Amino acid sequence: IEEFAYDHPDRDVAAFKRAVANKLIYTVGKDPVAASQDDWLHATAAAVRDQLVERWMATTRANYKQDLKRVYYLSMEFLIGRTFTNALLALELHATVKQALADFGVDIEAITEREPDAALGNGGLGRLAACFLDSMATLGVPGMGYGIRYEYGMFRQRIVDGQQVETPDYWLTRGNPWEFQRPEVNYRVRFGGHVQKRVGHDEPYGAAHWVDTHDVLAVAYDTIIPGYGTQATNTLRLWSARATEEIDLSAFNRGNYMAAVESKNHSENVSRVLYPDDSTPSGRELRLHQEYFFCSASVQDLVRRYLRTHTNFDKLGEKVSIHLNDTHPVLAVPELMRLLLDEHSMPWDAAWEQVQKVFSYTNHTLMHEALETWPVEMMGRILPRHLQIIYDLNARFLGTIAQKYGTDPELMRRLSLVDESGERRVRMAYVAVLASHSINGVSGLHSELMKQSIFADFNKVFPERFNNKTNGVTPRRWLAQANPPLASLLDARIGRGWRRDLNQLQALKPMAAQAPFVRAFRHAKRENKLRLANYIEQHMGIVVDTDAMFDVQVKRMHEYKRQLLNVLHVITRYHRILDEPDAPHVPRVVVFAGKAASAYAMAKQVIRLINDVGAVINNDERIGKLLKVVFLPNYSVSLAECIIPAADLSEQISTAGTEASGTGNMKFALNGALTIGTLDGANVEMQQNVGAENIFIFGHTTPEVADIRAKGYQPRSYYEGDIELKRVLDAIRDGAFSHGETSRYQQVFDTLVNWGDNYLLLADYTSYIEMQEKVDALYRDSDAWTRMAILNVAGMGAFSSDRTIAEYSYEIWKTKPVHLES
Ligand code: DL6
Repeated sequence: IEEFAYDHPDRDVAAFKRAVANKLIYTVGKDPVAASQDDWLHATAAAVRDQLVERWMATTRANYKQDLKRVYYLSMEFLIGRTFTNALLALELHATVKQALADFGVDIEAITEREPDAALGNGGLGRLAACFLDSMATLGVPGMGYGIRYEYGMFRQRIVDGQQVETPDYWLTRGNPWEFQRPEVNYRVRFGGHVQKRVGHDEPYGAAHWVDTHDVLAVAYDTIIPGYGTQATNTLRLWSARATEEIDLSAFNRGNYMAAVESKNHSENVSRVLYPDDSTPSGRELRLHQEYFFCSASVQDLVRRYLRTHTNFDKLGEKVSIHLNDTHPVLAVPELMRLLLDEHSMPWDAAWEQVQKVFSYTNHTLMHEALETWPVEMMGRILPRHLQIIYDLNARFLGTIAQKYGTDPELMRRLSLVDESGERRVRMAYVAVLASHSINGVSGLHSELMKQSIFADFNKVFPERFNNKTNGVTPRRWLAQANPPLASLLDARIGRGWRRDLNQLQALKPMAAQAPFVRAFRHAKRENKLRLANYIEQHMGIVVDTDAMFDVQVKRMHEYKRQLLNVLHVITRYHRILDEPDAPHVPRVVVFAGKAASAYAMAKQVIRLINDVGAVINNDERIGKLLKVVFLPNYSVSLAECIIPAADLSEQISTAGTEASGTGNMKFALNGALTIGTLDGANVEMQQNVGAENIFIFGHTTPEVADIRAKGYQPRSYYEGDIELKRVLDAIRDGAFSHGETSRYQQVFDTLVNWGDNYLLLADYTSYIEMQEKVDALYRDSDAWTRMAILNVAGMGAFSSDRTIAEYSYEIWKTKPVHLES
């Protein structure tokens, strides 16, 4: 069955052909006989975009007319991936476009592959923001995303001699047909300078002048975000940095060409690269510039929009929600205060009252190193007025605390927005908590831990602010678009409604007992496995058996996610096959993909180890088809769309208590993979929804992990106490996978055995291996396996980002959906 066979009946292939031909000739400027695939992609994208523009304008008009509260989702990252197929899906135009292009002799698949990913994010947090945009539009939430239009997105990862090499991702080389530049929408963003008290304003928290600044212009670029099954569309507005002055002509005329452009380049560097390397002081400074740059532009923009229909700020909190996606946009808080105080002369109390109604904040991690703080010295130099506002906020806040709880210096120290324990630093998460009427975590477990750990004191002061909103993923991209074989099967058996109401998947439950459905489901999985097997062969030259279990772990490389534990299992398997070549081993293809932060040495070592282990195992003739290890370079949204539907087994094996939620876990189960995982993040809720008998849970729980640590964890005792584990670790240490450089993995060994094994791999090893044996046993019974996979899909209704956004909308933002005439 052809997935996109369904198009609205009023679609007209001939009309679309004319539209594409016009775009090709008059917009792209190419003769059809000479057009390249990129030209066709641009022409087709432009024709498709035209159809979105009408909806877009209608939505904007309706938002104004209905005077709806708007949500501004501020995020440093939007990991969008490709837009073309997604737009066709939203418009139900795929079959029409495919036919129109085929009539020109153009293959839609081929041009789809030419579109670069918009990789404006690192991982889960950025992809969640992209899923949320899709759901906000689909639910008609009057919302807008604000972020940065990085010229270079997430780096491209190449694997050279088994090691990660980063190269720039210049995704805009061929232009971006989806964006509209808005040169007239630009704001001055100021840095540096100093603060003067305004004459006549002597009160301690009053308005001030911020003077002698170095300024950068933020210019808007808008991308249309279509809703699915609705006319509603939203906007993602990304800011690009421009110098306020063009080149220094006098320097140029003196022949000093470098100096002439230096200041311009310096200003425009602000939006050049996603997440500059923060292992250097200058990288960190650039990041602070980036954060303030997009916060200031966004807040100026939304205030201007509000003032189009209001004469004062009394209704700001009623008409505007600003959502902080993690702490990166927290500078929006002092920026809004600054605008209200300094530019609109509001009294402090009135301004702060509105600010608290406006802001809400999501925390995405409990990891100490990911909780942002900025040195007071740096902030004072770059954003002196904002530091002053934060100090004022802090003084007032600690004053109220003293009134309520008495002067307890220890409590004050813990609650202070400024950490005074070493170099003084501003705690951005605390600023977010103080300013926000709602603070949420991203899974039930994480939200509880957040209240008990990083925000324990704040939870006592503001218990009503804390809540949970378990993450979700958009079923449009992650099922309809990524998995045409399964989507078609679902359409045929339960109808098409699951795209907008994922709970309809429950209707699959009884079908798990129907042999023809089980066969059809397995057939769909097989098609996806074939597609991935072809990809692996073409890109890696490795031939894999599609009957083997595809065992997949794809995500950012990080010690807490424990790709290394997976490697320990792979080597255990390798040894077992060598020891008992005639035993009935279940064949597996173990697939890894993921990027390591460029300065994260241990994560890079793990990538290298995976590649080295793969090189040994894949070339060992004694192993044959029984085990293959594949590391797919350059993990991205589009690669995920190819990998995830093909997985049989999904590895979600982080140490309990470390993964805030995970969203890959949801995508895999939704596509019919079984999960092997710990009771961490959203795995806990997945277990509740698919049934404990349909998921492979292993390992220590969060309280057990805490207990082991409290008692003084001794990884060496696990190493010495388990012969099989010892053999695996010794093989790593002694160079079995080091291609002659014996000490290559000494540090990996030491990290686990001698240096504390921070993430308890060794403590969880035995239960992981035992659970993998159960996985093998089930895979031998392919009907039982498939039935369980069907029950997983059936139980995933709750993990749609539509559910998550509906909760944000009703419980946090209190927005009403836009009403559009159809
Ligand atoms: O909430 C989205 C996503 C979660 O699913 C992941 O569990 C979590 O690690 C990620 N958090 C971040 C923040 N920084 N760090 N680390 O990316 O958010």
